[in-house]
Amino acid sequence: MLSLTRIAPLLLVASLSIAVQMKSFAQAYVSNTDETKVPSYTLPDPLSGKDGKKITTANAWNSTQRPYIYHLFEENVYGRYPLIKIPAKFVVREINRHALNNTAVRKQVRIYFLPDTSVYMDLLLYLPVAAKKPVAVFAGYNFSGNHTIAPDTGIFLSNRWVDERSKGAVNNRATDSSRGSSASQWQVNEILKHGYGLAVAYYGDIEPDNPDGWKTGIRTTLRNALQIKPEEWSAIGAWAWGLARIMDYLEQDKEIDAGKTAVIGHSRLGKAALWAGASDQRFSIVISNESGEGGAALSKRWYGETVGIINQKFPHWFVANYKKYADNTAALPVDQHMLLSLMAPRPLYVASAEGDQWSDPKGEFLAARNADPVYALFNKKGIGTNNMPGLHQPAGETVRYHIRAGKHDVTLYDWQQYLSFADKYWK
Ligand code: GTR
Repeated sequence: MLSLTRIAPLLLVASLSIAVQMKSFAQAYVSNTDETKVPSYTLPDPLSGKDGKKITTANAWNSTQRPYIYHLFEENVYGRYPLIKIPAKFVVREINRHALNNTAVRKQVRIYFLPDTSVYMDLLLYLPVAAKKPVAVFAGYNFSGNHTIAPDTGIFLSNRWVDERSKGAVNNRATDSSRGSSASQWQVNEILKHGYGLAVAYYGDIEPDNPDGWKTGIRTTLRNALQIKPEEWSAIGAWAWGLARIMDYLEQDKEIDAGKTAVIGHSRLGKAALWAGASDQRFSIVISNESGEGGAALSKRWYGETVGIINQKFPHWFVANYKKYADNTAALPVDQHMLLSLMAPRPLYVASAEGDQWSDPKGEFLAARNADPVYALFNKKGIGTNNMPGLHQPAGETVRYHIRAGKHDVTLYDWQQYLSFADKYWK
């Protein structure tokens, strides 16, 4: 029999290891929203080369460091980005030059990814009716179908799978009652008034947002055409790829100045917009609206959503490798400031909301701030300060940040900032 003196050290070792396990469990899967409890963490230096040498020029960034960091994100976070070009076909299903009370041209285009198949994405465009020359556009995804972005009965109703929590959804299908349900998140009139267009698609056309979505989405239907296995990439990877296909369309529409295209996304679609902006430099402005964990927020900072939580809840969003870091973000070779760095030298806007602590506003600010050294290589000023701005006080130049009052959403205030940011570069 073991005497007490002999088992005491064993008990001590056992309780210590339970404590260690509990600590890592807490760090990975429990959310923290107490700033005083954020442990210290170390961010990798985006300018530290693969060989440990410091990157000091824009040339070196573009030729070696950028591809190196991009590849780390492919490997560890979003998966491989397919580079094979497939012969997409654009079919204009409708043009109405008197839409929205004669203020807009409405175009509805079906982008077929394979000739004569059911693999397609439906694009909705609104362009200012009075435009005298090709217009700059904002491009992005909506959550529940194109018909939700404006109360316009002319928009074709999506017949795809939609999340049952989408307004007006019955048996995971959209109904007429969901028309215009996300209009406040798009502010079409404001966009048109600035002389810009809007190009949107429903992200579910690319992959339904659920763990089995890949089975009917493009990761399966295009696996041969793109020569990539479903598990080699992720839902966010697929959505990002779809945004680039919108860009393909924009480039050949003569009413559009595709050299002036901003990719924008909210929340999970902000994560997709960031990966799209990193993967395809044709997007000349990148906008992240409360993209949070796996988007603009730092992962190594224990605040709000965590790598563990997001992978558990949304296993399809990221590549399998990412799950390895659920318990150990310190081992992640990247953090999200490096993703933001991949936008350099293009204008980047990162926005947070005070009522959206889940997205970790401060972590989003810090990621934007820590992209500054890469923008500096291009002689561009980024955020330029370590002090997080107060509510409704946008800060920064080529990298700009704001935090507004209110909940997780896209509001008129957010759009006003994005539009004046775009004015600065486009007008
Ligand atoms: C949440 C998720 C976030 C964010 C959000 C959204 O459930 O935890 O990462 O993406 O959904 O997309 O609205």
